[in-house]
Amino acid sequence: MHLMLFHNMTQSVIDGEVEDAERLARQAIEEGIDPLQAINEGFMPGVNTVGEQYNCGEMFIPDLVMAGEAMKAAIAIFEPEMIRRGIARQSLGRVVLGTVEGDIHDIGKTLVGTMLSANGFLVYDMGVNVPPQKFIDKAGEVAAQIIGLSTLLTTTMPNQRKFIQELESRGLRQKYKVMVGGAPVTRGWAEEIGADGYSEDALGAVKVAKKLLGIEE
Ligand code: B1M
Repeated sequence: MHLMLFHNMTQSVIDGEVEDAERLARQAIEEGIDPLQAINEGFMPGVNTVGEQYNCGEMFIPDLVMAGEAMKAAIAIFEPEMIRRGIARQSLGRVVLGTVEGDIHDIGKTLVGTMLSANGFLVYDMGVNVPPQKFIDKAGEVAAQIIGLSTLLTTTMPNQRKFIQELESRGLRQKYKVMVGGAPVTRGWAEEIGADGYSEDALGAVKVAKKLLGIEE
C-alpha cells in the first residue's frame, strides 16, 4: 500500500525537490496516512541514499543541503497533523532539547521535539550548535526534568559526554535526566557516557521520556 507515493517521496528528497516533497506530504495527509509512517518509509530512505552517495563521492554538499531542505519542508507540512493526532494534551513534563555544540543538523532533533510535543511534553527547542551553558541556563529557567541532546556527527558525539561531565562538576547531575540520540549514537555509547536514556528514533524518544519520568504508557 502507498508504495508509489512512498517511492516518489524518496525520489523528491534524492532530487532535492522541495515543492514535490511538500506536495507529496500534503497528499499523504489527504489520504489519511500516518505522518510518521510517511516520514520513515517515504522520506527517510531518500536522506539515507543521499548520505550513502555522499560517502562514496557520488553526491556533494549541495546535494546534502537540498535533500535536507526537501526533508525539512515535508516535516513542516506534517507537523500540525502530528500535533493534531497527539492524544495526550496535558503537560507530561518539560524537556529542553537541542543539537550539541559544533553540529548544525536539526531535522531529526526537530522531529523528536515535534513527537514529544504531540504526546504532551512541553518542549523548549534550543536549536543547533548549542553550548552547554545555554542548555543549563534554559533548564534552570523552565525547571526542566529532561535535557535532550542530539548529534549527527561522530566528531561532536563527545560533546554529549562533556555535557554530562559539566552537569556533574556543577553538582547538577541529579537534577536532570539526560536523554541522548542521533544517527551515530548507540545504546552502548549512551551507557558509556552515563546518559539516563537513549532512543534510536522520534517515537522511541517519547517512550524513553515517559519512562524517565515514571509515566505509565
Ligand atoms: Co550532514 N552529515 N554534514 N548535512 N548529513 C551526515 C550526518 C553524514 C552521515 C553524511 C555522510 O557522510 N554519509 C555525515 C556525518 C559523518 C560522521 O560524522 N560520521 C555528515 C557530514 C560529514 C556533514 C558535514 C561535516 C559535511 C561537510 O561540511 N563536510 C556538515 C556538518 C556541518 C556541522 O554540523 N558542523 C554537514 C552538513 C549537512 C547539511 C547542512 C548540508 C544537511 C543538514 C540540514 C539540516 O539538518 N537542516 C546535512 C544532511 C541533510 C545530512 C544527512 C544526509 C541527513 C541527516 C538527516 O536529516 N536525517 C546525513 C546522512 C544520514 O543521516 N543518512 C548527514 C534525517 C533525520 C530525520 O534523521 O537526524 O538521524 P536523524 O534523526 C533521527 C534519529 O537519529 C533520532 O530520531 C530522529 C528521527 O527518527 N534522533 C534522536 C535524533 N536526535 C535525537 C535525539 C534524541 C533521541 C533520538 O534524544 C534527545
